[in-house]
Amino acid sequence: MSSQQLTLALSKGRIFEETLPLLEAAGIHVTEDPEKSRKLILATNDPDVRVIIVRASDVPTYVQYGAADFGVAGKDVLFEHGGAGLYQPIDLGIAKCRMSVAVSVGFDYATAVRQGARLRVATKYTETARQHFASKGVHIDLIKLYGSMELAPLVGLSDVIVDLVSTGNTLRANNLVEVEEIMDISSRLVVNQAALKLKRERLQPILQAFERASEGK
Ligand code: PRT
Ligand code: MG
Repeated sequence: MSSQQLTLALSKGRIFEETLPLLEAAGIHVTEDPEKSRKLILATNDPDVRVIIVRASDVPTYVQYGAADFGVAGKDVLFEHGGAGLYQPIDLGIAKCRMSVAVSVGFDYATAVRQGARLRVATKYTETARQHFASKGVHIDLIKLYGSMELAPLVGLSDVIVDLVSTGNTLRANNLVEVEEIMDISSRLVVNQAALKLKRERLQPILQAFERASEGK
């Protein structure tokens, strides 16, 4: 294994799929399909480049500690992680969606906020929710969930949820409405700060190819 070996951290699903064309632009072809194989380390046509498959929310952690030299993660995930030890050179413009506040149809969010009501907020994105409601001067009780946030208001666990919205189909199917957009989300390339210096020669052409391929997205 050469000292210029590169490890790229990706999550399965939309991030893997939308990163593939960027890798192709850099001349890198992943030779195995993570949806078919159970392998967590995937080879590429370049013997010095490998891809590791991790949970979306774990990508920044692998890159921060140098277990991966670089990775692709959503702004939602990076905001919750905080970005320590990461260099974030490129917004790739992939896996786009938005972070929003949603409530049950019939819940009068505007009035609750205006009257200074204390809101129960269920979310996986506790840091994002904390900062958003603090900036509005709204007091909240945070309820941490790990998935299926849409259920929380329907069964009385919370008044509102903070979640990602893309088409809005999931909200509609569950009788929820978006009442506030918190931020636009897309995925960024993240690079380990030490790797950026030590493996610059190997990384630079890949970063440039990613940048070119994601221009205008
Ligand atoms: O699934 P897992 O628990 O392993 O992790 P994850 O959900 O974080 O991973 P994944 O692969 O689903 O998402 C990876 C990244 O894709 C996220 O971190 C976002 O930056 C980005 N992304 C883009 C999305 C969406 N669009 C999206 N629509 N992530 C999740 N969703 C979900 C959303 O949470 C909601 O449940 O899709 C549902 C809403 O979609 P619509 O189209 O019905 O509005
Ligand atoms: Mg998911």
